[in-house]
Amino acid sequence: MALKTKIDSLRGEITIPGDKSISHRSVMFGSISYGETKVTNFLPGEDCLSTISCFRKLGVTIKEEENELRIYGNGFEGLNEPNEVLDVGNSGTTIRLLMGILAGRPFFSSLVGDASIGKRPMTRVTVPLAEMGAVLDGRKNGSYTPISIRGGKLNPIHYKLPVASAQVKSALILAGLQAEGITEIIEPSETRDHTERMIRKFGGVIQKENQVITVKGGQKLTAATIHVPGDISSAAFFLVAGAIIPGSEIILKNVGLNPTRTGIIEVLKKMGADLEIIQNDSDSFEPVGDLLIKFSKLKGTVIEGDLIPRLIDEIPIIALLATQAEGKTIIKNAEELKVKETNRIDTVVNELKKLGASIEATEDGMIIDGESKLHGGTVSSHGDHRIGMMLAIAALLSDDEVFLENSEAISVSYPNFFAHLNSLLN
Ligand code: SPQ
Repeated sequence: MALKTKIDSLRGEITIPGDKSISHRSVMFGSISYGETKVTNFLPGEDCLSTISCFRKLGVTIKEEENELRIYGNGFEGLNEPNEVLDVGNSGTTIRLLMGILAGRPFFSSLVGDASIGKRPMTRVTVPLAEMGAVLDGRKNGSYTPISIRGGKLNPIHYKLPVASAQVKSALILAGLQAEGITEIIEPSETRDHTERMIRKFGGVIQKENQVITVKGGQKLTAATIHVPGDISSAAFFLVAGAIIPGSEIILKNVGLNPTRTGIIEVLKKMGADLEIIQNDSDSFEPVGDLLIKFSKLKGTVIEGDLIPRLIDEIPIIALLATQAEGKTIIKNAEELKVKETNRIDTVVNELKKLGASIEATEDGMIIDGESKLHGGTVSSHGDHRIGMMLAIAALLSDDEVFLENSEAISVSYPNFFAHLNSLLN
């Protein structure tokens, strides 16, 4: 598609759609708890629809109404052996968390996904789940989809995560809930804690001290009413757009401000962005607030260490931000980017270079020299939603035409992205 270019400024207000990570988990926890769970502001993105479809195949009744999702759960025991393969589409969260649930179920299931899922590593989940007692296999010695699982009785595990990953942590928590005894998981760095918050919201108990998480098996979870906050990873595209497009002023309403996800806010502030939290509700089960971003002069920075898991999905748009800041920005310790929907180090660097950015890939991140004047060209999302949206924001800075291939990938996490973008144009 031809992208919008040559714009003057972005001004106005948008309400950010539901958080993808929390939407997935609301369906999963609604399905494994007892009773009727109601979910409002559920994200109807392709990934979350894949989660709904998988749980329906496992026998869960899920009703999609106009503004509400209703899930009729019957505990882990209410899940039945599926007659068909479970297709997770493009969603890493669906497949990895689902494996944790299925590991404890006494039946056979098989999981497939699209071409991108077929390249993403699964041993990080299959190995510890096999250690707990599940029988798993897959292509290339159990590394890749299709994955087959024969679940059953699970032993608890004491496991030090080799990578900082909320998906691996969550899969092991979900398996731990079905094991006989106490499962202990140690994180190398803190990652998003939506699974832990969900357990508490559904009446369960989970402990977290420093980076050690303990959960007891055999807990009975009860249905809950969930209001999904807006996705800060979606808001990030407009936060950056507001910060780099002269004359912009945007209010972003209903943004999830869970501290395990707010690395982008810290980076924007450190780079000199004019960003304000104008309304904040930190009492709800997931903190939420409204943000005001205005254009300002920015400077380069270093992004590394424990900050990386708190902004991992925002790195593509942070790379664009850095192209407009004065000086150098260095992103390191971000090798996990290589195993996302695409190798996000390579796709970000290659696509931004096509538009004239000064950016180089490193082993574990990238180095960006700032204040580049971006120009037109033909770019591709490579089927990665976050790359597609980053390029659509980059195009706004170009005076020449920018054509985006594979733009449909954006519907994975932000189906009304272009409608929101157009509403801010003057
Ligand atoms: O679900 P999926 O495909 O893995 O989506 C991504 C994304 O950009 O939307 C990553 F590619 O988000 C992950 C995130 O990177 C969602 C997630 C979660 O909901 O638990 C955790 C992160 O992945 P990981 O591997 O670091 O645990």
